Amino acid sequence: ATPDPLYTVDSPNVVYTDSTIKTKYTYRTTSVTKSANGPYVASPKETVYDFQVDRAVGRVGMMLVGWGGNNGSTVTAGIIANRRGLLWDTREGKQAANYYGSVVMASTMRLGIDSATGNEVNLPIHDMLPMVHPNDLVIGGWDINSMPLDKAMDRAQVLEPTLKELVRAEMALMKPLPSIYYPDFIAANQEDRADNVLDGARACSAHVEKIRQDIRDFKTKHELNKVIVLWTANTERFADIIPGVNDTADNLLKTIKTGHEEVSPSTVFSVACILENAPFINGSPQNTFVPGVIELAEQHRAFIGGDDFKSGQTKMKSALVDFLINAGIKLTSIASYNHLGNNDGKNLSSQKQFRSKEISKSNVVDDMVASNDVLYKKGEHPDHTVVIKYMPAVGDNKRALDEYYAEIFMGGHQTISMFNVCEDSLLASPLIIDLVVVAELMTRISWRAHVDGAADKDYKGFHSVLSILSYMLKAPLTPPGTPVVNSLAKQRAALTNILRACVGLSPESDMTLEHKLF
Ligand code: NAI
Ligand code: DG6
Repeated sequence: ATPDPLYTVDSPNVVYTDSTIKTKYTYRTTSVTKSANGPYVASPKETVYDFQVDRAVGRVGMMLVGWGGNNGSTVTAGIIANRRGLLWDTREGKQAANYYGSVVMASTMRLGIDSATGNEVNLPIHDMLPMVHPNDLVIGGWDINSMPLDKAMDRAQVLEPTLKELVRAEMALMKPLPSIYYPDFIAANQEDRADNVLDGARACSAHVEKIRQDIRDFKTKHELNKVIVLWTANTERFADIIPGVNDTADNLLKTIKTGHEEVSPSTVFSVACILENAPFINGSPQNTFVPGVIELAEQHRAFIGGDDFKSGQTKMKSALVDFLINAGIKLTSIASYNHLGNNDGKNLSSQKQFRSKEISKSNVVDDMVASNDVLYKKGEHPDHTVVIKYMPAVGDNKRALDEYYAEIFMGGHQTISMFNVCEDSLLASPLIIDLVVVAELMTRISWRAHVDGAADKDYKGFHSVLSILSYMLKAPLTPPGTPVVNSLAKQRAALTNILRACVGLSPESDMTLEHKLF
């Protein structure tokens, strides 16, 4: 049953029915033109949209590719612990399950101003619209390694032994489905894990069908309304984009039939999900979404999102660089070092897989630099280096060291050094939850535009590429031809303001004029 909302909107533009929330919303932007030698001309622009949110969430499945990995086993144990309201002993005392690190579950957004006190009223993001509760997710997935989830969480060395004992029996029943293994795509040092693989060296077509069947079976077995699939398996090498091979949907589908060597396992998963209309999210950096996949998703109006969880170092980077450049400080270099000792680190010690991660970690400042032509000439860019080293001893406790070097007033310099230590999987797991919860929500939101005062006949969904997920991702995929936004603050504002739009509330401007005017 859908729980009663924590608030309702009182507006002639918002209509609640048992099954939907319908909203008429005016989207206001500023259109800018420039004549040959004249100044810019900024013109306010308004577009009227109707939004419709289906209120019934239904039963939702989350299928993880790489379920037996550090992230997969950690997020599974975490959800079980929350679902059962577990409490366990640690050397610091009792610890209760929580969803810290999940922007949806553990952060709040402003609903408005209390009319009696003038104070802000804030609500958990999860309560802004009907969303699946992570405790209700039915979890399953695939792994090329056969280890059941209880042993996988031991191997991960992330969770406290006392917590593990409380979830062990349930985790022992969870066994990953066999998966697709094309050895060329992940590091050679992963070979000894591959004991749970689908037959057929490059039987891509059969593999697409098998994954589709797995999704259908999972849905039937657990009586689910929908399944969201998320790749949290090893980082793959980039696939070459080859005209005639993976550049269009048709070519990709033909290529899958021939088992071409540039079709990666993650691309096979994405195609299977698109054909099954299951949203597919890529939590790793490789170019799973070759142009043919994006076109296929658009053709099927299926949802995809990626790439690469933005957990620690990059999240700090997309906040700090935004701050520096918006403060008028000229960032001139970033040196980012990481060392970690988990299996992700082991896989990334191989050059081609490291290269995928280097690319996704490096592009995160581009738009912020490009937005400020006072500090940067056209084409000018801060130096930026990314180093990752495998250091088995530190396990999942990744170390990230960053030095930001900047030019300040009158030729002065500012150096900011950061040393970030944390369990990588405990940062990534809540992101998996956020990605799944928001992706599921997007399957229930539709819109139509008003043209010349009349609404279009039909409602349709958002674009297949879910750029609304950018806050959780290092290298956000956006609809073809649209800009990438890396600023963490802007990414969060996009998310929260779209939620507000769906209930007919204007974006938060933070002007607080009511407190500033006489
Ligand atoms: P992990 O190495 O512990 O887990 C990956 C799992 O994927 C392994 O169990 C492996 O057997 C499995 N696997 C490999 N290829 C597969 C395939 N084709 N099909 C099914 N399973 C397959 O890695 P971890 O730490 O869980 O990270 C997972 C991914 O998330 C990595 O690509 C990592 O780079 C990425 N990531 C992790 C972040 C973090 O903070 N932990 C942040 C950003 C990205
Ligand atoms: C070392 O950088 C390993 C990686 O998998 C990262 O831990 C992961 O991509 C998280 O990176 P970040 O920059 O979001 O902390």
